[in-house]
Amino acid sequence: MGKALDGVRILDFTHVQSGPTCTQLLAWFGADVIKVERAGAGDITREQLRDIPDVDSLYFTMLNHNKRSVTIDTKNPEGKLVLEALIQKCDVLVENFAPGALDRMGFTWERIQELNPKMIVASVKGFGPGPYEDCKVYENVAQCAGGAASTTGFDDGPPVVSGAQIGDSGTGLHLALGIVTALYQRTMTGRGQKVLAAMQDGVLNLCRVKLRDQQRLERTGVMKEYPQYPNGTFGEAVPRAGNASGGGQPGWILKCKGWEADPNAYIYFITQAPVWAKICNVIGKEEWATDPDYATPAARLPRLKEIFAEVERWTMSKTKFEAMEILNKYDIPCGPILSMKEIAEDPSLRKTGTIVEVDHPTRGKYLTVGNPIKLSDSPTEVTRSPLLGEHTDEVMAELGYSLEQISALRVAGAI
Ligand code: CAO
Repeated sequence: MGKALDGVRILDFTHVQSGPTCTQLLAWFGADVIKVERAGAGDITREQLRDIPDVDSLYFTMLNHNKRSVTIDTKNPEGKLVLEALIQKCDVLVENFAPGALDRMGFTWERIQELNPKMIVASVKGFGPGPYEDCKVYENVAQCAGGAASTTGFDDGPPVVSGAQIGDSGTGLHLALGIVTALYQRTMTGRGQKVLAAMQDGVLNLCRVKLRDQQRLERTGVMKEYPQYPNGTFGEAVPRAGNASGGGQPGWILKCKGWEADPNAYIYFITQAPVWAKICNVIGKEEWATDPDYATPAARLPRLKEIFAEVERWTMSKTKFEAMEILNKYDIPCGPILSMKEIAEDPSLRKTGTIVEVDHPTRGKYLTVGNPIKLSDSPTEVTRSPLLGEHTDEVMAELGYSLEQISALRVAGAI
């Protein structure tokens, strides 16, 4: 079966996490992704957080599946010529260097356009134009500058960053959408264009509901679904909301049986309005279904702490999986707090290809997260990440270089 992006060639000039997650997705959709790395060293993540000496780290292997790797010294004059040949052959150049690095290498937008007017140049940067545009940025900086950290955590504690890599992988996802959109527009205009996904913007996009709440707060001074209501105080900015649900369906994380020993024996429980009567039955508080102090969503808002304490008395008598089974029978929205160990062992995630076991020539078998986006006509087969420079000769030959030329360029240190 063909793949959605068959025939699309990507010059993958990305490193670390944000850019590689983008090009990995494109590779899973069928694009030929050629990762250009520095000879001898490669993407810095190859050696970061290593668990096996001298073997590509899981950090690298899990972000660079289905790609080819070529090593080119793009600061070497002859290496620059190889990169030019690649630019002429590819449809998209994706990069996430520090601001200005591509220009300093001599590959400005104008120069790339001269070489290939159809080229789409896609970049991740920390910030868009403005006071911070020259700053280098990593995941947690983006979470802080994009509004996530100030709105995550508990009111009596400091800002907290999330384990979800919304700055890096989240921005990679935004960039991938920008790239396929630009490819689509190119089919009509015949022109390439620049695509920019700034990490601050990507995080803020994911924190959209918090900017909504900022304006609600400014207008009304209070947000009734936040745990600060009714006894706490609201300041000028959206406060940290603990584990409260974002929308009008109040929820909280509650202890389950075994919580004393298991840090993940918890369940997320939502007091969804349409199933309120069923919730009351399940937890043995049938009278709350008709009591005017509890019967309506508005009446419940000032009593959420008390309500969740009562629900927790029930959840603590069940394991999170027993609670799930009972609550799901009644269509009560809830979710177990799954540990990474439980997720890694989950048979249904293996079956759908969301968790995949991959074999690697130097590391052996390891688990990875497969393509979370499933296309019915473009199935994903996850293949291992490339060794450093594994495909240099193959790609050079495709660019038209002879064996002698390849050897000479190697001797010159260009590849
Ligand atoms: N041959 C020769 N030189 C190469 C090369 C190659 N194949 N590939 C890269 N280089 C050079 C670049 O030209 C650049 O050199 P100059 O600084 O002289 O211009 C240098 O290597 C790469 O630099 P960098 O500044 O991007 O790398 P860094 O490790 O110092 O910074 C990072 C890393 C991520 C902070 C920075 O790249 C950045 O801010 N990127 C944009 C935001 C981003 O994607 N952040 C997410 C990172 S994941 O958490």
